[in-house]
Amino acid sequence: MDQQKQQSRAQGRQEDRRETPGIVGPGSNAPGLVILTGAGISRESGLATFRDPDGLWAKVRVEDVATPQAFARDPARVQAFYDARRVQLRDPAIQPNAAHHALAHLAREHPGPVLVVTQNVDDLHERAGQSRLLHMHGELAKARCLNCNEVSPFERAGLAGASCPACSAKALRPHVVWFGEMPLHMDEIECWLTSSCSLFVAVGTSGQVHPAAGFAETARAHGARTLELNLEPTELTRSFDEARHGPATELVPAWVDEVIRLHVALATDEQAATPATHD
Ligand code: BJW
Repeated sequence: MDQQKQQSRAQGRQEDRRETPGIVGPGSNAPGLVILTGAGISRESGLATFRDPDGLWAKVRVEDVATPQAFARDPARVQAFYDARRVQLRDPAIQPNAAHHALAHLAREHPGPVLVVTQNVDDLHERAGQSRLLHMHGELAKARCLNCNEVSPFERAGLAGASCPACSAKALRPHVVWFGEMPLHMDEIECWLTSSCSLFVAVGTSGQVHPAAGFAETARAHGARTLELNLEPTELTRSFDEARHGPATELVPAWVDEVIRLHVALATDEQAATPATHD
């Protein structure tokens, strides 16, 4: 499709849209929601963010633990960093919070498709029952074999000493995406952002890491409305159509209720407007 056609299609979709972000009438064409989550959504579950004053990067240097070069230079240090976080994730105190649950509820109740793309390596969305979820920065509770590439579950400390279940090599690394590595599921994410997204919502992310930081702009260029839900304004706030600030456990359930209530009201209006048929 040439650029002009693409622009007028996006413009047409924008004109059809109502003022409330993401709310399109029932029966409309694929009113897809794409929700990008970041570390802020898991903070109230007890997991630290990265760039807040009490975040992980205030305690360790990125260059020492989250790059392929760091792993090549000092694998034991990198493995220890991820072993500790993996163990923390299995602490019974770490549970999905109201924001994770609300997004899972939204996915069940929304009449159109919903995709959650998370930058988080924790599994709190899954544990809340999220059905359609992509982990673009990998998963803490999995390991990847440097010998055969197999990805396998790994839920405890001691990854360095463990063997790959597929090839038996002692060559397992954390299944996470470090700086300089290609994030996962990019084709699928790109496809949603450019063709199935009427509303893009970013929850609890500082918008400082690419390519995720560019998703709102991509979705917007293809006709989506954009909404930021974050504790405080970010560098990207001004580029969203709307921004709401406060803790995720308050903002997300309130927004989800709003979306669901509006869909119910629209469905009721539509039913009332449809002439009754008699046999
Ligand atoms: C709350 C809250 C509450 C708190 N309620 N909110 C120069 C320019 C542009 C790009 C680059 C550049 N130089 C290098 C790059 C590329 C680089 C990059 O972006 N660097 C920047 C830092 C400049 N990116 C990469 O290398 C990526 N790969 C790549 O680009 O490949 C090429 C490519 C390009 C295009 C297409 C395809 C491929 C890989 C990035 C890998 C990131 N990895 C990490 C570690 C993962 C493993 C682990 O967990 O250890 O991922 S880094 C870390 O940052 C982690 C996160 O997922 C990611 C994002 O952080 P997030 O989630 O936003 O957390 P915070 O802490 O930053 O923000 C939390 C927010 O929550 C804050 O705003 C709070 O206010 C808020 N909050 N409490 C609501 N209760």
